[in-house]
Amino acid sequence: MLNCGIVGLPNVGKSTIFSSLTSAKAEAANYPFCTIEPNVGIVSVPDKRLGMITEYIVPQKVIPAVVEFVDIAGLVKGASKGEGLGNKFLGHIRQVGAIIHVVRCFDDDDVVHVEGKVDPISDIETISIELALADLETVQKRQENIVKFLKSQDKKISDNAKAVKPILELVSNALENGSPANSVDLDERQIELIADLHLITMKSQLYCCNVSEDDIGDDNEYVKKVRDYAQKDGSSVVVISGQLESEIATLDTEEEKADFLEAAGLEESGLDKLIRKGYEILGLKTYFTAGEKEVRAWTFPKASKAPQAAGVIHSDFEKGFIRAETYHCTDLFEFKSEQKLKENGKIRLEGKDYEVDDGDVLHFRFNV
Ligand SMILES: Nc1nc2c(ncn2[C@@H]2O[C@H](COP(=O)(O)OP(=O)(O)O)[C@@H](O)[C@H]2O)c(=O)[nH]1
Ligand SMILES: [Mg+2]
Repeated sequence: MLNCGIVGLPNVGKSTIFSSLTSAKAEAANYPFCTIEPNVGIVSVPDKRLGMITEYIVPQKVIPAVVEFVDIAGLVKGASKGEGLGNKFLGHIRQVGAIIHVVRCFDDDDVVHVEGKVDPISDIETISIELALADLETVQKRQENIVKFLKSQDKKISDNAKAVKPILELVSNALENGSPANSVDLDERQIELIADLHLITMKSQLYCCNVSEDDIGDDNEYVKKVRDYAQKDGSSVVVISGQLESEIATLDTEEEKADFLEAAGLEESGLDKLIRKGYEILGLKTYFTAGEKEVRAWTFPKASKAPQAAGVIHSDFEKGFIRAETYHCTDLFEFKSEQKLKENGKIRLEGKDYEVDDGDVLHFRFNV
């Protein structure tokens, strides 16, 4: 399963946010949730469309899409040189699909800041430099190995090495300057050629500003700085209050949570925003299956063709794919029943080349 790794300096609120994320969802009976390891949690993706579909197709069960979060502790200055438990944690970050970078944007004299003062940009740069240095080491190791591969008798190996060599040079130049690997202008084929390096700075990233309860409505000075910074490096920003979210997480029912949010003047919890953004930067999209038994959201990688998307449900669906009966959920919201959709010619028959759209409702036809 694709996942988001939560990184940041110590004491910025990573674990607070992580445990609110996971406990909040454990309460809701319909949401599948499980904990594999203490620092790994599977969280359901909030999606209003799922509830709207069930107004017109009433199922016995509703199953949302899920996404996994990993609380990665222990990044400090010098992590790439093995400070703290640096190398071990960098290993964990290599395994995740995308990175949520928690940045401390709250003042609190009771919570020690590792650098002595709250300075989100300096914090971001500390972490970014460690990640770039870790990647640089990975790239340099490959550059050393490639000297051998270039001389290989096996033409496949030597050809591959020849193609990879200039890409490594471009990437290592960027990393040496402290720039992330994804700042290098590479085409898809080039990215594919170095994908096995699992470079951390190649992954999508979003900044999660952890602010105090009082600052949740209007950006404080720290958040403004992070937004400026993120604009330059093309990352998204989510503002959240770890403290507030952990209070919400202790409430038992969805109603209590809704009341709490309303009283705080919020439309949705910061966590819901964070989950949706995390899902988005992983490059994931959602389609639905809808019937009397269940209405369910399925996660697929963007730009998937119909058989590949069907394979998310079962590999037989992909192998034996014949076609998909398809409509978009917004058509259902307009016409209010599948019968009406049919009468109005809104149900399409799509074949193997159909690129599935976010929000499609699909019925697959297949044989095995
Ligand atoms: N004032 C304030 N304290 C917070 C907030 N979020 C977390 N903390 C506190 O900061 C300390 C470190 O939080 P923790 O989640 O363990 O940080 P981590 O080291 O990044 O995992 C704890 O004492 C939290 O209660 C917040 O939004 N505001
Ligand atoms: Mg922690």
